[in-house]
Amino acid sequence: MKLFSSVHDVPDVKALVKEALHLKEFPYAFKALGENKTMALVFLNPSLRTRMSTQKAALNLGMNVMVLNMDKEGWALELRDNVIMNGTTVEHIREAAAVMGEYADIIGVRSFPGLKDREEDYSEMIFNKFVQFCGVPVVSLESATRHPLQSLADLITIEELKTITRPKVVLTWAPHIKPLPQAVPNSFAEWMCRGEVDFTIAHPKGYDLCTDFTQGATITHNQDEALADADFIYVKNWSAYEPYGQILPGNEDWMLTNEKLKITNSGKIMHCLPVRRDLELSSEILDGESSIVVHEAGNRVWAAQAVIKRMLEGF
Ligand code: SN0
Repeated sequence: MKLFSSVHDVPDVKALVKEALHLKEFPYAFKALGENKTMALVFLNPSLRTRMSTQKAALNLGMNVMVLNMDKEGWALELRDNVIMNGTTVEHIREAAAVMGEYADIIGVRSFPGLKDREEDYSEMIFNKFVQFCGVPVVSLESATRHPLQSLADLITIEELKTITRPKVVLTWAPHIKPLPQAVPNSFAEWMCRGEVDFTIAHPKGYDLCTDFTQGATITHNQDEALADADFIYVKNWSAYEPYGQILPGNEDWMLTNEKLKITNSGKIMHCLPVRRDLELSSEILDGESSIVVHEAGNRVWAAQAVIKRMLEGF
């Protein structure tokens, strides 16, 4: 594997999930694979889980790891071609990415969308430029439109904890005060559509995701209908795709409470984190029996380790 940016880079999703669960059982079985190999993790935006879990995954495989918080510690990057750099940007992505490729055998990149220009965000301009100019395999650590390591960890978690062969999985929109990217829900949707699950998306009117990611999903504006008999409930806010990056007024009643969960099949609650308590998700749920958010975050290590292992095997 030379690129991990979406589910489409994985020919055998089921095998990758199985491999991740095997690595969870035997974390150090492939310690020799990454010997004398270096992973660089480059962040253009904040991170807790992605940074720590991917670093741990690479260390488990025997790699050296370098982390660069580009947004805080790096030079301001110029992304556009054919501009005279007489403003605030100091270094062009063409040199920056190419130099990183000199130092690292695998690069992970995080870059959020601007949420202003939909065409630019959905063209994955920043992520694709890193891929183009660094010359080594690249793992997405969340890009403008997808968060594949999160979605792989989510599928691993569902596979691990499910009690029936084909569970009902629901992605439900949650309120927020800030416009958030569609990356996590887009990605979750396209991975669930490739998994062995019945998949429903519930959101208020006006929050339709781009249909490229939701083929095969049942979509409803009725949260109760979606929650009925659900085995896994994935809670996430996202801003509108059209009008792009906007928050629409109302919909505060979409926050999940224990009362709403009564109609589920003892549904387990998932969230990619960070989560804003009592705005996106109630404390009573986060502190209760049904929440598996911390377990889910723990599985980020095995998702990253399975992907990095596949890349190392390609050298
Ligand atoms: C990001 C998102 O894509 O929704 C990262 C999730 C892994 N979340 C946020 O930016 C939350 C910001 C906030 O202020 O709550």
